[in-house]
Amino acid sequence: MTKVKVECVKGNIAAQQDMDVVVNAANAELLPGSGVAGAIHSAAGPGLAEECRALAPIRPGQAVISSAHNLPNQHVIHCLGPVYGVDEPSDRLLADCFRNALYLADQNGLSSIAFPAISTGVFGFPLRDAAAVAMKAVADSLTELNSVRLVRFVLFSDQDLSVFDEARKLESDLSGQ
Ligand code: AR6
Repeated sequence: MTKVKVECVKGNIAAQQDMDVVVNAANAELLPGSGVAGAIHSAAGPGLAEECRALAPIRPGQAVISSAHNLPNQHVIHCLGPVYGVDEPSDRLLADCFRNALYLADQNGLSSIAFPAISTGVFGFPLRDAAAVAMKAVADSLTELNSVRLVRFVLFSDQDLSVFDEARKLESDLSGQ
């Protein structure tokens, strides 16, 4: 199996200087919004929304890739997470986001990818459940990855960080790291 490091840090997804690609918790139209989408679009500049027009709309679970414009990365991967209680089955659609983003990064020859806690803000997915889904999706994808070597989860608070790190430790393929 390829050696992939999975880590959780506290921080801002729009300020991950050392990562090849950052993931946006997008809306279907790939427009600037609040939370992660707001931070990513304001750091990237208006060129990002312009480029995204041709890629929208996207479905829950889907991932699409764009350039990163003024962000300190090579690319942005935009994922539409499920709205909790509306887009069903929400666990599968959330897992699809992580799997599809990882494959897209890998297909593009990228070696490091940073994820936010997709769907856990405006879209209302309970944090603990989302963390378990995210870690299982990453663990299930490890054997398929050829170029991705570092997967980072960027959480906005100490509390969110500890929930995600606990979920990482509970996933046996990720716990020894
Ligand atoms: N860096 C890292 N994490 C962040 C940041 C940041 N800069 N800002 C917020 N978070 P959300 P969603 C955390 O709402 O639930 C948007 O308006 C936040 O605390 O950004 O997928 C879009 O346009 C939460 O835990 O994404 C969509 O319409 C997590 O990131 C919709 O919201 C995700 O919060 C997407 O909702």
